[in-house]
Amino acid sequence: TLPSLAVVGATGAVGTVLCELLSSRRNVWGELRLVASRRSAGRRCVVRGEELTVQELSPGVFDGVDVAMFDVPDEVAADWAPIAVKHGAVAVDNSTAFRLDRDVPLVVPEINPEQVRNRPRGIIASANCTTVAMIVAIAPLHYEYGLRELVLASYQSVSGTGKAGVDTLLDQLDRVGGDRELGSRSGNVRRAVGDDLGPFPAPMALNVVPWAGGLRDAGWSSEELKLRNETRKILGLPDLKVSATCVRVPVVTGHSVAVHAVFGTEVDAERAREVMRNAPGVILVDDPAAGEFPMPIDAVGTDPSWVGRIRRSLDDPRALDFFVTGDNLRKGAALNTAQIAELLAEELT
Ligand code: 2RA
Repeated sequence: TLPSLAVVGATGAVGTVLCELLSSRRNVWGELRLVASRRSAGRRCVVRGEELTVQELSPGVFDGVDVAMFDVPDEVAADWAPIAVKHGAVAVDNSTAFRLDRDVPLVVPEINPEQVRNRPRGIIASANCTTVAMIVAIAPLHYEYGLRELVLASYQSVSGTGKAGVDTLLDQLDRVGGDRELGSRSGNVRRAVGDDLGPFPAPMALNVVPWAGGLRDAGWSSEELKLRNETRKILGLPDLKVSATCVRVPVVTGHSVAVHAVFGTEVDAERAREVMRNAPGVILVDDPAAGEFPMPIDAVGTDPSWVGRIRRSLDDPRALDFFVTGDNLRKGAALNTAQIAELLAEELT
């Protein structure tokens, strides 16, 4: 019989995409259980053509479950993934709770699928959406040239903060729509948007906000530290130099990263394009003369990281600059956890 799967957080922004993926990917699962908080329990969702009732999160929902995927806030995952394990499931967690735990592998299947078997706690972590978009492109370049340093600037969409972020941006766009004066005076957009900023520290409409996540030591944001620490762990480069500036932009879905990557040997832009053409999970979109760039409006709803604007640095023959965009809810979250779970399904079948 095929292994059974529980999806915890099935009604959230990522969970919704996960349910779509389960309906469209090769079916490797037997029984499927959708699980959510009390607020969403009782809702009905169609997955694989089957109508399922969402069950409330409780220890009993894990009885007889082989794999439990978690797309829930950090504190919920921290409490409940170990409970799922106690009930006999392997937990695949998309939160930050376990990513840096030494006894929890941090997996991006295009890069380190073998790590799935190395899970002393019975938990496997899926990487942060911004890290995933960037790392599927940087890993093959690292194998080619030997990565030494990354300088990153992200352009992150509002759906990274969940459905509340999307509603906030769309409501704000309604408020500012049509006013041609708004952008030209300090304070105008703030006044038009009003006090309800949703999950953001500043208006998102007609703006960019150089902030994502929580405040950490010395002025760094949690999102910037995730990019650094997760990249180091996934690539197995504990001393890699990484400096990131994470920025929220008025895009609904699709996180982008401008990458300056310094390598141990001289690079060649045409060779780097060739490496990207052959890289799993990457699509090369790099023809500025034809107006073809990687952009979130095109990448949304697709699986790969879109890579383009590949250039060799003018001042350092060992450095490449490029731009990458990926669907943060899909490969950045739901798809990566689904791929990890599918590796487990293969092992358990
Ligand atoms: C964001 N990285 O985009 C987050 C979501 N996990 O805010």
